[in-house]
Amino acid sequence: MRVFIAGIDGYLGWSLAQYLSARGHEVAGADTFFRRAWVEEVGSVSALPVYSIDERLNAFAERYGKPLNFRSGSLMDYEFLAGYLADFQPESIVHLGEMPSAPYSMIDQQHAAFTQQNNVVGSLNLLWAMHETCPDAHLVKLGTMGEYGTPNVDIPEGFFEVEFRGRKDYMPFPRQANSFYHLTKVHDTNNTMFACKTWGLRSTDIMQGVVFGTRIDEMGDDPRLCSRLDFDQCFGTAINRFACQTVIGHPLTVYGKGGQTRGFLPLRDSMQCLTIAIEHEPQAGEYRVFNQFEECYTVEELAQKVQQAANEVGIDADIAYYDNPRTERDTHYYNPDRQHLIDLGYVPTHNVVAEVKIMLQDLLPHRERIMEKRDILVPDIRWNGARRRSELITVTST
Ligand code: USQ
Repeated sequence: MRVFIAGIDGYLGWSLAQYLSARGHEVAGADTFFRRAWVEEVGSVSALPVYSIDERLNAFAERYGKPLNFRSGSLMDYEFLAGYLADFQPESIVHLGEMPSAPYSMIDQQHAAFTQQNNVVGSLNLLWAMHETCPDAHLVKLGTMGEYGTPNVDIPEGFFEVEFRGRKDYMPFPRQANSFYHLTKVHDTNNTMFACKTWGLRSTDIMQGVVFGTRIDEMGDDPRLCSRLDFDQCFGTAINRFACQTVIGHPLTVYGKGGQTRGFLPLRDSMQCLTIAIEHEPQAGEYRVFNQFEECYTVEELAQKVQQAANEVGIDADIAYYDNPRTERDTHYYNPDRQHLIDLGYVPTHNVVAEVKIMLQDLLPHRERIMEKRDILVPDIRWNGARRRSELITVTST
């Protein structure tokens, strides 16, 4: 199948290009290298070195036996986007080309406005470009579990049956996102649903949980094919940060009481799920939602699992509780469904500790890179727009 990846140089995109190519799909993709610039802007680096795009493309051609069809450009440049899709004529489009960080979107007015414009207008451009150049293609759109927020009831996959004043309907489940970034995904959801209904496009909206992991097997040992792995307060997600903190002996930074519950999944499961969605396309005009995560944990449970993995490879890890820089509930009900992908064959890897042990082995050779940036590990971006470093409340040792 011909698959186009928007955001092919990123954490998920670079991995997916390889996962799909290894399965015989023909992959093309675009990127404007924003992720590299954002991480630099927040004063950090990827823990695993990221090679230049030319070095990546050379390694890709050597490993997979054919060059990757790549063009440098942005979804905000409509002529570029529509021209590329018209040339490549994808059967599937995976949209990973958005600014993915909640804290980055909360820095100040400019970062909030940039995030909303880049994500919402970029996605709108993609819908228009599909409508005008490849209306039969299937859009696999990366949403987020964070669209739903943390309601005090179970979370279905996108839609639920409602009875109100004696009448019933099947309606979108309420979205209660908790950052200007997460809200962009809600706006995308509405635009995508509307485009399917109005133009007959087909789309799978992926409500993905928090992803972690340093590798997929397809990458082998060539460092040029390796994934990036961020650990700063904006682009490092919880487990990735905890793993990097572990290898330099920094206590694991749990925000608040650590009772925040989220769905998590390893990078390799994210690849498996996205591929299942690509290979099982919906009908023309159909808009469907998959909740995509392996298992739900509290942040504190995750820190304990990372601590256990660390102990098993001979490293001590303390857990530190900091005052929460985010405005979010840290004790709440959380019970989302995730049946659609299971029904299509998703087999969860289901072992956080084993995956974290692989991460620690991958990260240990690069501990100096992380050590150089240890001053940025404690967060200071607050949800009220102020900058104040979180205070340490308490520490628990191994
Ligand atoms: N957290 C800590 N300590 C840390 C980092 C995070 O306690 O050092 C807590 C946060 O307060 C939050 C939870 O861990 O309650 C998850 O935070 P995160 O930074 O790992 O993830 P989040 O901001 O929710 O965003 C990430 C990705 C985003 C994706 C989302 C899926 O950056 O692109 O949409 O995960 S979800 O969380 O399901 O909405």
